[in-house]
Amino acid sequence: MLNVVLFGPPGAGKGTQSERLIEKYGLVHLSTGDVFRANIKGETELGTLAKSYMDKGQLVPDEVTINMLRSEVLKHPESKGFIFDGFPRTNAQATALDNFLSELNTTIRVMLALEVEENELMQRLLKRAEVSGRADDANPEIIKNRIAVYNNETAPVKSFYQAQNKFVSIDGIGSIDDITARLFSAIDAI
Ligand code: B4P
Repeated sequence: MLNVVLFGPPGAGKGTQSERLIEKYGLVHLSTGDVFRANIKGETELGTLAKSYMDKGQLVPDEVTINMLRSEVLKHPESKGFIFDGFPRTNAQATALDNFLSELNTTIRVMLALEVEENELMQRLLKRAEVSGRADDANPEIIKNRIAVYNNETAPVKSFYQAQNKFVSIDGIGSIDDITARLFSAIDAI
């Protein structure tokens, strides 16, 4: 199985690039953000809980996120592999991911980390707010909080994969096509 973690700060292009990767490599796309948003739309209990954190730019608690992601993974035992978009975002999530992939006798092959500086992230998210209707994109203070949460809680997850020699840094600035080409070369090199 080809299991890839697509990593990066909010607005780095994880969702955008995931669409290209799943098409080329035939992977199952698991985006925790998308699953939360679908639950918010469906007005489920999980959606109500997730919304209370997401609207403030905070992470949804690990226990909830891990259980949800685990059940999504176990729905696809025959898959050629997964692209994890927006997960793991904490070291506890990374450890849990290794554990439940081992239930499927598989493991993460690579973490591809999109590197984008903060001004560019802010501009991209404010631009997306014009069309997305997402409360967490519309307010610069909430975006700043999301970036701070990324720096404090999520960026340390890089070390988890560096220690396993699975970390690859990707320049996330440039055209969407150029960044896709960088990601394809990184995957084809493993
Ligand atoms: P996510 O849904 O994961 O989303 P994201 O970080 O906002 O963005 P992404 O990087 O996917 O950006 P995109 O490609 O769309 O998270 C939302 C919230 O959900 C979190 O804040 C948290 O509350 C919660 N959550 C999710 N996962 C969680 C977890 N594991 N644990 C706890 N909580 C969790 O790109 C953004 C914009 O940039 C788009 O408009 C795109 O068109 C544009 N863009 C992309 N590439 C570009 C390029 N090269 N140049 C110019 N613009 C570009």
